[in-house]
Amino acid sequence: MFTTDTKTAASLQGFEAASAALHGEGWCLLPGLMPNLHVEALANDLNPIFDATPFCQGDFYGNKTKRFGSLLRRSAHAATFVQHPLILALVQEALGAYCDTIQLNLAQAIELYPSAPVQFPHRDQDMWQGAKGEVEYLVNVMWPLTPFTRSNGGTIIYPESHGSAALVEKDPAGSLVAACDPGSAIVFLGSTLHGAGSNRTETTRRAIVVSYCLGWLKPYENQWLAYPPAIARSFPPDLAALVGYTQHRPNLGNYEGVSPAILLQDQVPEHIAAIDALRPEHIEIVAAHRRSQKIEGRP
Ligand SMILES: O=C(O)CCC(=O)C(=O)O
Ligand SMILES: [Fe+2]
Repeated sequence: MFTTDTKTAASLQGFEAASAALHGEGWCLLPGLMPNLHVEALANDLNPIFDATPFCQGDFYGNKTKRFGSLLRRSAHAATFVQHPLILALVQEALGAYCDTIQLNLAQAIELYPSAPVQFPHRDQDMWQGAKGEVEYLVNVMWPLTPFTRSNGGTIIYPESHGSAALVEKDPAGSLVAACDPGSAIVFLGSTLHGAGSNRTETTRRAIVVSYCLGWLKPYENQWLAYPPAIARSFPPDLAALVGYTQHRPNLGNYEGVSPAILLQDQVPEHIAAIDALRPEHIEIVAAHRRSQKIEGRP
């Protein structure tokens, strides 16, 4: 755990300590990462949406909770959270070894009402069926919009439950409440056991969760539907890429054989030449095959 300067540039100085905690304990708390100005602006935009949103159904989401996604089109301030440089640097470091590009997995607002019970402790990586224990699939960031306390349902984290510890059947004994104030970021790996606490107060607990995953996975929230071209056209290119307007080599997520970013242009050609977007090892294998065909005199 450590404290960062609220200035973005300075906050990158906290990278080493944050990274050490994230990989050593499976999570880290970054107090005061986001200036109050931004937290309040986001909270103001989301207030009427919380009011208008019906309660969730089902025991995982919880009947005493409200949730809504698509935060990048709900508030112009959401991008400041989604693209926080220190967070993106931590995500890149955690996931970069397993993919070409990271992508936004989910940007969702969560409200816990009084008497919301404790959430089922879970690992968010279990939404995907691949092998676990070595590859990290996602990084989660909870940004509280109200204080998080033990009594109002602050997120419960099981330190050191990540990585290969996720393969152990029995849940770890030790847990803690990530108590903190708005402006803080609670960052944890997809392999880290966690869940919302129970709200035993008279007021609601609000937060947004922003998660990032490997660029070749199916994201939890359908990003292309949350941000169709008409919406994503107004995003800066790096944000558009984060929500899926890019290809993951080889050729994944293409539109007519090119990057779907073509759909964000003013004019989209009706007929488009498909262009390989391969990783270096694919280029080499394909070129070697072509050379061998030539040697054998095949067309
Ligand atoms: O609300 C929280 O504190 C955690 C929520 C969560 O982990 C989830 O919904 O996957
Ligand atoms: Fe979760």
